[in-house]
Amino acid sequence: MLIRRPTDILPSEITSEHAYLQRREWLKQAASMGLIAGLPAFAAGDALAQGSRLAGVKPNPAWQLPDEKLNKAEEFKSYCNFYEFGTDKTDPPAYAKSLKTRPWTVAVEGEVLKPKVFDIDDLFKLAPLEERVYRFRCVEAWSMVVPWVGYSLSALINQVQPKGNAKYVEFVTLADKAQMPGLRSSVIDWPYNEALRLDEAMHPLTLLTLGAYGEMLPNQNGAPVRMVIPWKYGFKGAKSIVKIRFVEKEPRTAWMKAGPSEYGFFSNVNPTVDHPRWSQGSERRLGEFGKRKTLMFNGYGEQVSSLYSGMDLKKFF
Ligand SMILES: Nc1nc2c(c(=O)[nH]1)N[C@H]1C(S)=C(S)[C@@H](COP(=O)(O)O)O[C@H]1N2
Ligand SMILES: [Mo]
Repeated sequence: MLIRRPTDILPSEITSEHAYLQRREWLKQAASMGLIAGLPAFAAGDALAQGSRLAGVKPNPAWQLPDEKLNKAEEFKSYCNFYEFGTDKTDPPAYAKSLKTRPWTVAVEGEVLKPKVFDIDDLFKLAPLEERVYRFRCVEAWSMVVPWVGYSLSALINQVQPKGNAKYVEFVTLADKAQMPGLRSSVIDWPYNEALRLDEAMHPLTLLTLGAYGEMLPNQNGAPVRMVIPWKYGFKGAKSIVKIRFVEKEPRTAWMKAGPSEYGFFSNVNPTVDHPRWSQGSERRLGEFGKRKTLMFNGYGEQVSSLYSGMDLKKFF
């Protein structure tokens, strides 16, 4: 096939804006020479637009952080946690290149009226793609500011229609030994899983994430689809998701199993609840030297604190 569909293009093939423009030129020429005749006009258009950048991404004005400086894409791509590829920050950038992100499906199942296996290409079209700049806080006390691309998970949840007894939503990452060298270690009880209460999953801030910095997600950052929940520690955002399961009981998550006294189910960013081995009162922004104070709910208290009214957040950490 001469022209691949937009999402057939691997993030590893994504190069620079310059290469993207060259490709655009080439496609224009090919089109004028009749090389891609027979394709519907929009197909060629889509391919043009998505050579390296995601097409049709609109900044969501509600979720921008004009007072914060974006981290560099290079910082985002080179300092990663993705234990399936190793436990060092530089392991995922080095080893995730081998991850095959097409074809890819996400099975949405459990306590829903309309279970469905979504093809990744359909997930790109399920709702308009938005760019949202969120603060991102890792439990290890570093942070960054990232322009993510995706849409509220609620758009997907509304399609599958949870039943009355669906109280939690669980996210499961791919666990493929052939592609993921980190699976040889038993730091995590694979597959990596995470979960949210249904109301947290339905909150508009909860982002089904397909890209960042205007491009499809780099493999090391969880391609082709991951979660981002900006008021929680970064580990709640499972990467490279293959299953989303609606369940009645609170799931035991990978990190709760790995360190029950260190990682609770909620994992809300909370400067008043220290990790047993370090303070959560401050954080280092990647690219900065000093420390900044960590904000309650990572600065999203106004939006999310009502989800936890009446709860003792020291107990439910
Ligand atoms: N499957 C999977 N998802 C994961 C992790 C992981 O090891 N495996 N690490 C988590 C942690 S601890 C963080 S801080 C973020 C890091 O995301 P980033 O590398 O894109 O910044 O991914 C989270 N999601
Ligand atoms: Mo993390």
